[in-house]
Amino acid sequence: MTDLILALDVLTREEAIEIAEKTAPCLDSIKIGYPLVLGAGLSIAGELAEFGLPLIADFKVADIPNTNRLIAEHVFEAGFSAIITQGFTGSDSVTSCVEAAHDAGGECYVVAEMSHPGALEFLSGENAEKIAGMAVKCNADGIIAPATRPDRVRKLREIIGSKKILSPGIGAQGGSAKDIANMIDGMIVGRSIYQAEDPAKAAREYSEFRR
Ligand code: NUP
Repeated sequence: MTDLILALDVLTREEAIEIAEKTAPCLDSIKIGYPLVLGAGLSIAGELAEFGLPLIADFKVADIPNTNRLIAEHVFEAGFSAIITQGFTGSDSVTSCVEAAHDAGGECYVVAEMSHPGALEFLSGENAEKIAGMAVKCNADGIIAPATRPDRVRKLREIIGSKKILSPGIGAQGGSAKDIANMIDGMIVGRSIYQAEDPAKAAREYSEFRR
């Protein structure tokens, strides 16, 4: 299964609800993060949950274990089904997020390698591979890996086996849904859907790459 995940990085409650209404029938889940939560408040999670789709909290949590756990607990209380954490903080911080997620019946995904060009400066290559291996050991549900670099997704897949790969970078960042869809479990698409002239049509077109 390759899901279509909308990265809903709009800035207001009104825009978020409008785009979600238009696109929800073609989506498998919605991912929100700082842009929308800082603009609309955490209660937006409860409102979006009413569309009946799982909600992913992209806060790229990157703190000490205790703080990670406190953040994760808030996230699941607010109605999210999954949380994204950074992996470079190390196994104790990641384990804390994974445990908080699983205690709440949710999932935790670990950023292994990011999709933008600057990601190559510090945390790609061997370090990304180490993070992916650590995510497996920490019992995470999967990793985040870049749709902008299919060769890297292939390499990280060798490390994580059947754990899930959610992949951002499709569309606006140059990644191709067609090239990546059969290698991953979730296509994360933001601007190419929510900034499209017809978001419903754009979501429908991306949903055709679901496997
Ligand atoms: O490596 C990453 N790249 C990335 O773009 C990890 C992420 N979580 N993201 C997020 O995916 C980013 O913050 C945004 O919410 C979404 C991609 O959006 P877009 O480039 O499709 O608009």
